[in-house]
Amino acid sequence: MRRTSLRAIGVLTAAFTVAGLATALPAYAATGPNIKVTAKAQEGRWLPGDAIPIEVTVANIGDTTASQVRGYAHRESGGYFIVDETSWGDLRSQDGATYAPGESRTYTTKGSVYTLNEGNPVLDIEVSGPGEADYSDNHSRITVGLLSPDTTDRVAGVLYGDRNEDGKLSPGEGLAGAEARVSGPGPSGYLTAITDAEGRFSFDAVPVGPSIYWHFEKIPDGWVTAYPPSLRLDGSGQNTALESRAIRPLTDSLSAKIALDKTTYAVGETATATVTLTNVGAREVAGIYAGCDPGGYERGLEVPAAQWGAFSYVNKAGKIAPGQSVVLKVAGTVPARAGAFGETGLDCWFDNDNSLSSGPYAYQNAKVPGARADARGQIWYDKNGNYRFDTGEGAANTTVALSTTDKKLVSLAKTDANGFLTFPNVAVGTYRFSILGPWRINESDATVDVIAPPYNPGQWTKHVVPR
Ligand SMILES: [Ca+2]
Ligand SMILES: [Ca+2]
Ligand SMILES: [Ca+2]
Repeated sequence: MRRTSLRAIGVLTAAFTVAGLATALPAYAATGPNIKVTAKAQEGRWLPGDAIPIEVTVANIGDTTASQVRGYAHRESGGYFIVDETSWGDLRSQDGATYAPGESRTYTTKGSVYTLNEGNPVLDIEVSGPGEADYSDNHSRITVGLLSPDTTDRVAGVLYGDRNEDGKLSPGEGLAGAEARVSGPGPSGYLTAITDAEGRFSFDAVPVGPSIYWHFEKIPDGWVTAYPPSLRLDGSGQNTALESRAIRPLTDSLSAKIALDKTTYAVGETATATVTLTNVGAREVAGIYAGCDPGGYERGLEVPAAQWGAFSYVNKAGKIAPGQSVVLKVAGTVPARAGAFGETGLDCWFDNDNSLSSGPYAYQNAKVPGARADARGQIWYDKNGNYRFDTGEGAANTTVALSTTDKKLVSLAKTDANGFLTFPNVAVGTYRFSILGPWRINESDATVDVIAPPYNPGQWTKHVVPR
């Protein structure tokens, strides 16, 4: 082999002398460890977050053992590239790697980028240890080829209403007129397409990304869908036959009603609620459970889960035959918080795990009278338009009327020099207020909740503008 190549070189460069050839081979003459590295980034349709493999082949072409051999990746240009430290194997171990003369191993290191917008990362892969005979072959420059940020992909599919409940698209089930949305560029942050008569929708050019959200809005006739898993769009056209299933809402077949045994309660009293669930559909509904106080206000009756029996959120086993009603009597205590707000009640969703949260909601409120509190607040005008209260912006010496929501006057108060006012000792509840001075308040902001301590959030503030 050696002889053949020497002869070939001799033929190509006739001017070479024998002495010249001898000095052209210093690497073979040197002794010691000599690591040589070659690296290559795997080609692919890489997107931000992808674990992009880089194959790094390390060989000791020297004549003694190479030890404490370590690997590094230096970025020369392009996007920031984060190498997964653990994927370097023994090249990142505490003592480094050891290579016997002639030994060669290949590593698959992995890394990723945050964005496509900063160009292809160009990396210098360096593998070396101490005492190298020749450093010239310890580097390998590679380019990680990412998708161009301008790449787009086609997204298409069908939205269907699973009328026959077989879990798949059946003839005639396409839902027309729904709005498909795919996250994308522009001020709204999404692209839209309307489903055609067969329920089909398509987007010709959605910018690529590792996790593109899509869902439907404005679905006709109350059909409900889940939010589907996000799409990986890499320009390869993998998402042109999407199928999105819609179901009838549980409210089609289940109705709910709550009644309380009284209209007024005291804190600590036990109230009894009568909950009537009726299956108005043609099939059994099963797996039903009550999820109460979905708003998390904690003013409603405290009903222990056991009171709901099969219909508790623990059991999720409520069953109602078609045409039948189930009447549940549940007892709960009126919490202290209800007293501070002046109201309690019971409000619940009735749902099962297959309904995509489309079950009925029912509520009944009751009063918890008795508590009174000072209603203190401030009225101000943002004179300098900086969206903040500044000294001198209080609406001073202004008379304000507090009335019940059915417009019966409860109290009058006058603001001080800084716009502060107090309606003393008002029964807790929701009130309206009106300003008798030269100020006007937005109608939607003209209510105030009077809440007793310790649940009182402090004083309220109301922003006004000149009449
Ligand atoms: Ca070397
Ligand atoms: Ca079907
Ligand atoms: Ca201001």
